[in-house]
Amino acid sequence: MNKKVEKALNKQIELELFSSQLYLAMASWAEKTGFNGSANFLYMHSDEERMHMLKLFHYVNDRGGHAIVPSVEQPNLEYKSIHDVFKEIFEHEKMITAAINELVGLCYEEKDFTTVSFLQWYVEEQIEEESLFSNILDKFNLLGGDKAKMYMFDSEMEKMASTGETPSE
Ligand code: OFO
Repeated sequence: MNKKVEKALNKQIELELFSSQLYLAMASWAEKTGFNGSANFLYMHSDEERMHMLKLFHYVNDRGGHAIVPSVEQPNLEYKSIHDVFKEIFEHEKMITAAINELVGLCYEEKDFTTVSFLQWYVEEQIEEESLFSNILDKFNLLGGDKAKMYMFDSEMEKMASTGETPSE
Protein backbone atom coordinates (compact mmCIF):
# COMPACT_ATOMS: atom_id res chain seq x y z
CA MET A 1 0.00 0.00 0.00
CA ASN A 2 1.06 3.59 -0.59
CA LYS A 3 3.50 4.46 2.24
CA LYS A 4 2.17 7.99 2.83
CA VAL A 5 -1.38 6.65 3.10
CA GLU A 6 -0.25 3.83 5.40
CA LYS A 7 1.47 6.33 7.71
CA ALA A 8 -1.62 8.57 7.77
CA LEU A 9 -3.92 5.61 8.48
CA ASN A 10 -1.66 4.59 11.37
CA LYS A 11 -1.91 8.16 12.68
CA GLN A 12 -5.71 7.81 12.55
CA ILE A 13 -5.46 4.48 14.41
CA GLU A 14 -3.63 6.40 17.14
CA LEU A 15 -6.37 9.05 17.25
CA GLU A 16 -9.17 6.47 17.48
CA LEU A 17 -7.38 4.65 20.28
CA PHE A 18 -6.90 7.96 22.07
CA SER A 19 -10.64 8.65 21.63
CA SER A 20 -11.38 5.30 23.27
CA GLN A 21 -9.06 6.11 26.19
CA LEU A 22 -10.53 9.60 26.52
CA TYR A 23 -14.11 8.27 26.77
CA LEU A 24 -12.93 5.63 29.23
CA ALA A 25 -11.36 8.30 31.47
CA MET A 26 -14.53 10.39 31.23
CA ALA A 27 -16.69 7.34 32.04
CA SER A 28 -14.60 6.64 35.12
CA TRP A 29 -14.87 10.25 36.28
CA ALA A 30 -18.65 10.25 35.69
CA GLU A 31 -19.08 6.96 37.56
CA LYS A 32 -17.15 8.08 40.62
CA THR A 33 -19.00 11.41 40.60
CA GLY A 34 -22.43 9.71 40.64
CA PHE A 35 -23.43 10.30 37.01
CA ASN A 36 -24.07 6.63 36.37
CA GLY A 37 -26.23 7.11 33.28
CA SER A 38 -23.58 9.27 31.63
CA ALA A 39 -20.91 6.78 32.72
CA ASN A 40 -22.76 3.89 31.01
CA PHE A 41 -23.14 5.94 27.86
CA LEU A 42 -19.43 6.86 27.90
CA TYR A 43 -18.23 3.29 28.56
CA MET A 44 -20.29 2.19 25.58
CA HIS A 45 -18.85 4.96 23.46
CA SER A 46 -15.32 4.03 24.49
CA ASP A 47 -15.93 0.52 23.09
CA GLU A 48 -17.25 2.04 19.91
CA GLU A 49 -14.07 4.07 19.43
CA ARG A 50 -12.05 0.90 19.83
CA MET A 51 -14.17 -0.60 17.06
CA HIS A 52 -13.34 2.45 14.88
CA MET A 53 -9.66 1.78 15.59
CA LEU A 54 -9.92 -1.94 14.78
CA LYS A 55 -11.71 -1.32 11.50
CA LEU A 56 -8.74 0.79 10.35
CA PHE A 57 -6.34 -1.76 11.80
CA HIS A 58 -7.72 -4.63 9.70
CA TYR A 59 -7.93 -2.46 6.59
CA VAL A 60 -4.23 -1.51 6.78
CA ASN A 61 -3.15 -5.14 7.24
CA ASP A 62 -5.55 -6.49 4.61
CA ARG A 63 -4.10 -4.06 2.05
CA GLY A 64 -0.54 -5.22 2.69
CA GLY A 65 0.48 -2.52 5.16
CA HIS A 66 1.41 -2.87 8.82
CA ALA A 67 -1.07 -1.63 11.43
CA ILE A 68 0.91 -0.27 14.36
CA VAL A 69 -0.21 -0.43 18.01
CA PRO A 70 0.43 3.09 19.28
CA SER A 71 1.83 3.90 22.70
CA VAL A 72 -0.87 5.06 25.05
CA GLU A 73 -1.21 8.74 25.92
CA GLN A 74 -2.97 9.34 29.22
CA PRO A 75 -6.07 11.49 28.76
CA ASN A 76 -7.29 14.11 31.21
CA LEU A 77 -8.58 12.28 34.32
CA GLU A 78 -10.43 15.07 36.14
CA TYR A 79 -13.28 17.28 34.92
CA LYS A 80 -14.95 20.32 36.43
CA SER A 81 -18.49 19.19 35.60
CA ILE A 82 -20.51 16.80 33.45
CA HIS A 83 -21.25 19.77 31.21
CA ASP A 84 -17.49 20.22 30.64
CA VAL A 85 -17.18 16.52 29.77
CA PHE A 86 -19.69 16.83 26.94
CA LYS A 87 -18.33 20.19 25.78
CA GLU A 88 -14.87 18.63 25.55
CA ILE A 89 -16.26 15.64 23.62
CA PHE A 90 -17.88 17.92 21.08
CA GLU A 91 -14.57 19.77 20.51
CA HIS A 92 -12.74 16.44 20.33
CA GLU A 93 -15.12 15.07 17.69
CA LYS A 94 -14.73 18.24 15.59
CA MET A 95 -10.95 17.66 15.70
CA ILE A 96 -11.50 14.03 14.58
CA THR A 97 -13.68 15.20 11.68
CA ALA A 98 -10.90 17.55 10.55
CA ALA A 99 -8.38 14.68 10.76
CA ILE A 100 -10.62 12.39 8.67
CA ASN A 101 -11.10 15.11 6.06
CA GLU A 102 -7.36 15.63 5.84
CA LEU A 103 -6.85 11.89 5.45
CA VAL A 104 -9.37 11.74 2.61
CA GLY A 105 -7.63 14.74 0.99
CA LEU A 106 -4.29 12.93 1.12
CA CYS A 107 -5.81 9.79 -0.46
CA TYR A 108 -7.14 11.90 -3.34
CA GLU A 109 -3.68 13.47 -3.81
CA GLU A 110 -2.11 10.00 -3.84
CA LYS A 111 -4.85 8.69 -6.15
CA ASP A 112 -5.69 5.95 -3.64
CA PHE A 113 -9.40 5.81 -4.48
CA THR A 114 -9.91 2.46 -2.74
CA THR A 115 -8.99 4.07 0.57
CA VAL A 116 -11.14 7.10 -0.26
CA SER A 117 -14.05 4.74 -0.61
CA PHE A 118 -13.16 2.87 2.62
CA LEU A 119 -12.97 6.19 4.51
CA GLN A 120 -16.47 7.19 3.40
CA TRP A 121 -17.81 5.25 6.41
CA TYR A 122 -15.77 7.50 8.73
CA VAL A 123 -16.91 10.67 6.95
CA GLU A 124 -20.55 9.68 7.56
CA GLU A 125 -19.83 8.51 11.09
CA GLN A 126 -18.39 11.93 11.95
CA ILE A 127 -21.53 13.67 10.71
CA GLU A 128 -23.54 11.46 13.07
CA GLU A 129 -21.16 11.90 15.99
CA GLU A 130 -21.07 15.67 15.75
CA SER A 131 -24.85 15.77 15.54
CA LEU A 132 -25.23 13.33 18.49
CA PHE A 133 -23.00 15.39 20.78
CA SER A 134 -24.44 18.68 19.66
CA ASN A 135 -27.92 17.28 20.54
CA ILE A 136 -26.67 16.16 23.95
CA LEU A 137 -25.32 19.66 24.62
CA ASP A 138 -28.67 21.14 23.54
CA LYS A 139 -30.40 18.77 25.94
CA PHE A 140 -28.10 19.90 28.72
CA ASN A 141 -28.74 23.57 27.97
CA LEU A 142 -32.50 23.02 27.91
CA LEU A 143 -32.47 21.30 31.29
CA GLY A 144 -30.12 23.81 32.90
CA GLY A 145 -27.66 23.24 35.73
CA ASP A 146 -29.47 22.68 39.04
CA LYS A 147 -29.28 19.33 40.83
CA ALA A 148 -32.75 18.02 39.93
CA LYS A 149 -32.14 18.88 36.31
CA MET A 150 -28.70 17.27 36.40
CA TYR A 151 -30.44 14.12 37.60
CA MET A 152 -32.86 14.32 34.68
CA PHE A 153 -29.99 14.85 32.29
CA ASP A 154 -28.21 11.79 33.65
CA SER A 155 -31.39 9.72 33.33
CA GLU A 156 -31.61 10.79 29.69
CA MET A 157 -28.05 9.58 29.17
CA GLU A 158 -28.95 6.27 30.82
CA LYS A 159 -31.84 5.92 28.40
CA MET A 160 -29.52 6.58 25.45
CA ALA A 161 -27.04 4.01 26.78
CA SER A 162 -29.71 1.35 27.33
CA THR A 163 -31.27 1.79 23.90
CA GLY A 164 -27.78 1.66 22.38
CA GLU A 165 -28.33 5.07 20.85
CA THR A 166 -24.98 5.50 19.22
CA PRO A 167 -24.07 6.99 15.86
CA SER A 168 -22.97 3.84 14.10
CA GLU A 169 -26.16 1.91 14.78
FE1 OFO B 1 -15.88 9.50 17.90
O1 OFO B 1 -15.53 8.80 16.20
FE2 OFO B 1 -14.06 7.75 16.13
O2 OFO B 1 -12.94 8.96 16.89
